[in-house]
Order: sequence, then structure tokens, then C-alpha cells
Amino acid sequence: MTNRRNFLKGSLLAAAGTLMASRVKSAVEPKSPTIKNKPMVISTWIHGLEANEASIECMANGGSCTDGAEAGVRVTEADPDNMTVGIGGFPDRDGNVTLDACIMDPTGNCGSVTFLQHIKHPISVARKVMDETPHVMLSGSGALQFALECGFEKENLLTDKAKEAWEKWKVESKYKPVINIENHDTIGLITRDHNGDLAGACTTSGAAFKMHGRVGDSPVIGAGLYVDNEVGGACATGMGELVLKTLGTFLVVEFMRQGKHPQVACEEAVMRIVNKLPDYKDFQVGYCAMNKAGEYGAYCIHPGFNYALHKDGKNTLIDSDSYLK
Ligand code: SD4
Repeated sequence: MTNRRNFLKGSLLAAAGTLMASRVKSAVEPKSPTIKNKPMVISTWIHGLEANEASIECMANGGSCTDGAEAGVRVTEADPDNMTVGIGGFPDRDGNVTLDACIMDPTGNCGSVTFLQHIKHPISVARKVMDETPHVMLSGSGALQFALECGFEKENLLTDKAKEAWEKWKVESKYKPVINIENHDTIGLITRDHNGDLAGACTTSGAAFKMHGRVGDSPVIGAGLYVDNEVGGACATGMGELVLKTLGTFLVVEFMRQGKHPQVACEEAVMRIVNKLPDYKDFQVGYCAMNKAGEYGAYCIHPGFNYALHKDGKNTLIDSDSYLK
């Protein structure tokens, strides 16, 4: 058994080595020396303002769009007052804080962790999955094991405030999983750096009081986040089940590939939900997107979704238009 495990570990490392060697070449992020862009960031919700600042600062200091995406969402993950991202996130119905995150770089590489517990910065674990393994997605105890091997610290992520909310919920909801329009503030963030290259990150503790083991859209490439450096990037927030059923951000990027403005692309992806999923009125979903040219847009089902845009040195919070008024 041990031998088999060592063998598997050995061959995996060898495969990872080969992959890494080729990736080192392909991961040299495309540079276009003639175009100099002002870095730009778009992200979900009001906490996106702070995340955008960190992201822009990172890129101003020479970080790539991928570094900027990771640096931005780490701010939200570290905030104990944000109750659906990182430390302080609402637990599942059994009291466990379980986190989902993913990241995508301009070369099309991506990394993801799902159902990860005890690690404050799942986005940085996702980045390690992308940069240091031959895989895209690690889950649960395997993701935790990998994080610990990488040197991440094991922490208690359930704050007193989140525990209190969970205990209150248990009384009223009698342990029944409830999914609703409120309680969303996942961060999804798309960056464009000095070279005009695009990357993105998305991180969440998921739906509040979800069933143990539930994974949402946020760590799924093409659902919670998708970036194509030739076209644009999009991120999602809201009820992940609807985003998963329609592969929302992949759809937004594909609409942009067809030449649609990011605003129209977000609207059409929301319309896909409206036209396909009869219970859409019971849930909120919001998309925001940016294309290669720096055009942007957002759209959601219910009023109430807003997004933060850092463009031309200004960081502003913008209310998204919605399908239902
Ligand atoms: C999920 N989409 O797990 C996430 C939750 C979310 O803002 O976005 N909240 O379904």
C-alpha cells in the first residue's frame, strides 16, 4: 500500500515536473510592448472597492493581472465581517465553514479548491493548484492536505458572529436548507494589467447554511469565473445552482467572443436563466464582465446587485441594472 502510494506520488510528481517544465514556457504571460494600458479591475459588491485598491496597487508595483486578481480577493477573504467569504463566512447547516475558490490566468491556466475547511485564503491555495500541480481542482480533505503541505496555516474560520447567526438560523429553519435572494456577497474580480492581459479570481463560503458537502458555482471554471485573454472575463455572484445549470460566465465570455458588448453579454446570460429555469424569481444571480478593450457591464435578476469598477484611476461603486424591477 505504502509502495503503491509512493509510486503514485512519484509518478504524479514526475508528471507534474514535466507539466511544470512545459508550463514554465507557456506561462510566460503574453506581453505586447507597444500597448500600455492603465490597469483596470471590476469586481462584485461593495467590498470590491477595497479589493480593487489592493489589486491595482499590486499591479502598479509590477504584479501581473494574475497577481492582481489574487491580491484583490485576499482582502475580502481576510475580512471577518464579510459573512460569505473566507474567515467569518456563514457555516453550513452543521456549523462548518467550507470554502470554494478559483483563479484563472491569461494563458488559460486555472486552479480551484472546493469544500476546503480551515484555510483563510482559499484563493492562494487555488493559485498553488494552478501553478504547482498538474490538476485544476482539489476538493475537501485533499485540498486541505495540499494546503498544509504548501505551508498554509490551519485556522478556526467560524467567528462568534457567524456562529451566533447559525444558531439563530437553526431555531427558525429547523435544519432545513434554505436558499434565497439575500445573503450574497461573494467576491469575483477581473483584472487587466499594463500589458492588457486579463485574469480573474472568485472566492466564497457559498450559500449560507447549505447542506454539508454542497459546492457552488464559484470554484467551477466557466460557472463562477471565466477568462479568455483574447476576449474578456466574467464573474458571477448569487445562487450558484442557477449559474452552474447554465455555465453562466463561460456563456458571458462566449457572447463577448461573438462581438457582443459586455453589458449585452451579461444581459443575455441572465436571460438564459430566465428562459430556462422556471423558479428564477426565487433567486438572485448577478454577472459582471470586462472585455479586452476595457469595456464593461453587469446585469442581475433582482435589483440590489452592485459592482466596483477601478478605471482610469477612479474606483466607483455602480448599481447593476436588473431583469426584475
Ligand atoms: C454560491 N455563488 O456558492 C455563491 C454564493 C454567492 O454571493 O455568490 N454569494 O452559490
